[in-house]
This record gives sequence, structure tokens and C-alpha cells, in this order.
Amino acid sequence: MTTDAKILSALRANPDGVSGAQLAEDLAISRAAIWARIEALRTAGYGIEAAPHFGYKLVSWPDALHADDLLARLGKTKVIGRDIRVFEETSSTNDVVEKLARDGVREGVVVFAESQTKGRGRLGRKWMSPTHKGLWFSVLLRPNLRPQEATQLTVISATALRRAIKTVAGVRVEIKWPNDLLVGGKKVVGILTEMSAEVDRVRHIILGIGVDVNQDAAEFAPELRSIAASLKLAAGEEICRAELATEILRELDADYARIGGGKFSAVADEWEAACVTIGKNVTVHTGELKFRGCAEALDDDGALLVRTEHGLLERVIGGDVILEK
Ligand code: BT5
Repeated sequence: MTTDAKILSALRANPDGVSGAQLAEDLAISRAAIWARIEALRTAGYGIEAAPHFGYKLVSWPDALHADDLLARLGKTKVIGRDIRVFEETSSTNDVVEKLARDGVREGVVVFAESQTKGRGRLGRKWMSPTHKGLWFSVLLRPNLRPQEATQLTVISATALRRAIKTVAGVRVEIKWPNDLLVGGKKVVGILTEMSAEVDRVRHIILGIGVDVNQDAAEFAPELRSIAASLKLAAGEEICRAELATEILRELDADYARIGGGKFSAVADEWEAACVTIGKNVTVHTGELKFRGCAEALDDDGALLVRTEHGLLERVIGGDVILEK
């Protein structure tokens, strides 16, 4: 952890205040150095009061993502969030993480951007990422999985996001296979899983996650207004993005450990219970193929099992699934 993260962590752990002398001792640096870092944090928008007897006290924080703040809020995780980086603007956080992956950075690094100029969905679609309104981030993973098991990671992302959103925003979201979270039928989260693999082994996976957090209805592009929503619109109040971000990473880390521990089936059960796709008539588009059927269940590796109109059971591992009304 950096010095700033340690200071923020200590301030959060001591809501009544902590003295400069105590901070200096705990962090093994001078009081002057503590004072300099407190000034820098104030410049970054943190409201830190200095009271004669209680020392420093954190009274407010900016609506901005700050790597040190996220690390301090998150505390220790097994893998995901050991390293967090925040950019004010990038093309796509998936591209930034792809580069880190090629440079050999270890798994668990998370890259957030306050806005993306080339945020993308699947199949080259655009993902709107307005500044400071959502969580636009990507996670690098190097799981011990076969390529055909990669869908498991989209599945755990959905369950982790669902729990975190319930805890922080109090909003119950539904899952639509494979990568959407919906509120009242409108999309609030999209997940883009990109993989680099050999024939029988995943090299790395990049989980790209977009969460619409604090947009008002008018802030969505006209073409998205009937299909997209934000958590603020669903909850009726502004959501603290830093708090939501850290809760998501905490839950994701827990579910990732469940996969590593061979407990994917438990996650799959939770996923199925929250999934609006199961039991519905659907139209599936995969590449050139298009067929209709009934979504019956999730397979062991995360694939969707669809019983076609002709009675065949098809395993769907990608593409688009449209729910029939
Ligand atoms: C997705 O694709 O839903 C995956 C979105 C992943 C976005 C994250 S943000 C961080 C990381 N970096 C990236 O560059 N991407 C990831 P798909 O299922 O193809 O859905 C795309 C469609 O969703 C678009 O064609 C629009 O109709 C709609 N859409 C675009 N922006 C949206 C938004 N902000 N909220 C809801 N729907 C949106």
C-alpha cells in the first residue's frame, strides 16, 4: 500500500480522528511527511479536518475514483484488487489491461477509467462511458481453466456484481445470459470477457465491466433510453461509486476463489436462481446461426442449454440471446 492509502485507511478506521504523531509512528515516517501527504490529499478533494486534540479527521471525499482510496477501502484480498490503477481517461480499459497482460503483470490488477473514448461491447459495439457517472473497469486474470470454461468467469462476475449492488445500492438486479444485469428489464451492467488462449489452456482473461451508476435519464443517449438505466434511477438516490467499486472487487475476489476451489457449481446455482433467461423462450444469434428455443439451464462450464423448437439440446457459449415476451 502507498503512504496515501495507509493514511486514508487509518483515517477511515478512526472516524473520531487520529493524531499526526500516531500516524507518523504507525507509518514510520516524519510528522512533516504526514502533513505534506495530508495537504496533497486535500488538494485531491479529500476533506480532512485538523482538530487540536483529536488530530486529523476525514469528513468528506470527492466523487472521484482514487487508487489509494480504493486500496484503503478494499483492504486485503486474495487476488483481485491487489493492484489498482485509475486513469482519468483511456480509450478502453480492456486495452490497457491487455497491454499489462502482455507485459507479464500478475493477475488481479484492476484498471478503472473515469471515462473511455472507445469503450466497447461485444462484436465491436460501442459502450457509452460518461465521465464520473459509472464504473468502467477491467480485471486481469490468469485462471487455471480450459478455454471452453472461460464462460465461468462471466458467470461469477454476474453473481458478484449482483450481491455488491444489493449491498451498496439496495437494488435487486436480474441476470440475462450471458453478460447483462437488468433492472426492470433495462440494462445497468454489461460485461465483456476477452480471452487469450492456447488450444487447451487459458493464457489470460480480461473481464471488462461497465456499471451505469449515477446517470439521470436524460444523460443516456436517446437510443439507449428505452433499454438502459442507472442504479441511481433504480435506487432513487446517488450511489457512492468508490464504495460500490470496492464491494464489487471484494465479492469478485470471493467468487474467483470459489472457482479456484472447484466450487463453481455453487456459484452456478446462485446464478440460475437470479437469471431471467432460464425457463424463457429465446431467440439465439451466434455468428451466422439463428434459432429459437427454450433456455433450460446453465451447463457445468457456464454454457446456456437451449432446447430448440425441434427438441434438440443446444449448448450456447456466445452470441446474443433475445428474450421473447
Ligand atoms: C456489453 O456488450 O454489454 C459489454 C460492455 C462492457 C463495457 C466495459 S466498460 C469497461 C471495459 N472496457 C471496455 O471497453 N468495455 C468494458 P454488449 O452485450 O455487446 O452490449 C453493447 C450494447 O449495449 C450497445 O450496442 C448498446 O445498445 C448498449 N449500451 C451501450 N452503452 C451502454 C451503457 N452505458 N449502458 C447500457 N447499455 C449500453
